Amino acid sequence: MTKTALITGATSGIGRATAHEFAKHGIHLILCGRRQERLHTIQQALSKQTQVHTLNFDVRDKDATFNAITSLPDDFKTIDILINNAGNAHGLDPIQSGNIDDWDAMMDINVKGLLYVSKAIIPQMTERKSGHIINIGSSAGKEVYPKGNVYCGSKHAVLAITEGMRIDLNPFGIKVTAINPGLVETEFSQVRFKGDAIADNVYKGYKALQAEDIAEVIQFAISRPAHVNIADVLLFCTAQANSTIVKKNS
Ligand code: NDP
Ligand code: 8X3
Repeated sequence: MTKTALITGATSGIGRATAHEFAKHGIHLILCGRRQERLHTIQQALSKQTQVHTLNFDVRDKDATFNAITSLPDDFKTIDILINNAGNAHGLDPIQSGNIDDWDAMMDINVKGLLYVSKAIIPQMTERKSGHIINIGSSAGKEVYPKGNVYCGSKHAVLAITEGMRIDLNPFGIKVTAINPGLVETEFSQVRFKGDAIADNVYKGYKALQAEDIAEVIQFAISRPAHVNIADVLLFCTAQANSTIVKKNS
């Protein structure tokens, strides 16, 4: 039976690549993000392969999140797969000089936004006793690196929430997966450094993971047989050993 997936943060990077990957497999798509024009462009491209609906909302806005998901047309109301991907780092500063607005953004988007979207969708999954939730964490959810403080905190929270979801949703047969990438070449660093040229150097001198690499792992996770749940994946590019060690060309 054809499945329907809702992907947050589908306008860029990992979310957009996942939309393309799922479309190849005929999965019906609900694509979410704030940039309406991009949603429209991606919808137009992928509609040749599968059915696509778009939802334009900010995951920080609780009411907008619930209204958007409640507004889904009948054909898209049943969500089999939830990809909680929307998120970013904002800033890279020592804790003593961190920007409070950046802290708010990371906790509100990466943690609370993930919770709002999940809260709006989990009841239909528990009702049907089926579903798969994939939370995009990070290697920053498994270790803390210098100046990573609040971003790492937000991703540690994502990992803890993922594990909590897996425990609480176990009686309902709902799969819960954490995918935790290291450095992925997306718009992530443009956002983190607010357009500063420093962002251009983050992926220089080595081959970082590409968004498509993560999308393929997500596709693998969602296509396992009913009795198999990929609980937790940590993936790095070959040049990366951990959050602070990256082998670059000299
Ligand atoms: P991008 O910046 O390329 O994509 C981020 C996506 O999140 C965009 O589609 C953006 O859409 C969406 N988003 C951001 N803020 C909001 C918001 N307030 N409301 C709704 N949507 C929002 O980054 P990535 O693809 O790299 O990041 C995706 C996820 O992967 C994030 O959770 C990130 O933390 C995680 N990750 C990234 C890594 C990397 O190195 N790139 C490594 C490990 C994890 P729009 O602006 O249109 O709303
Ligand atoms: C993104 C990877 O190392 O920039 O989560 O935190 S990192």
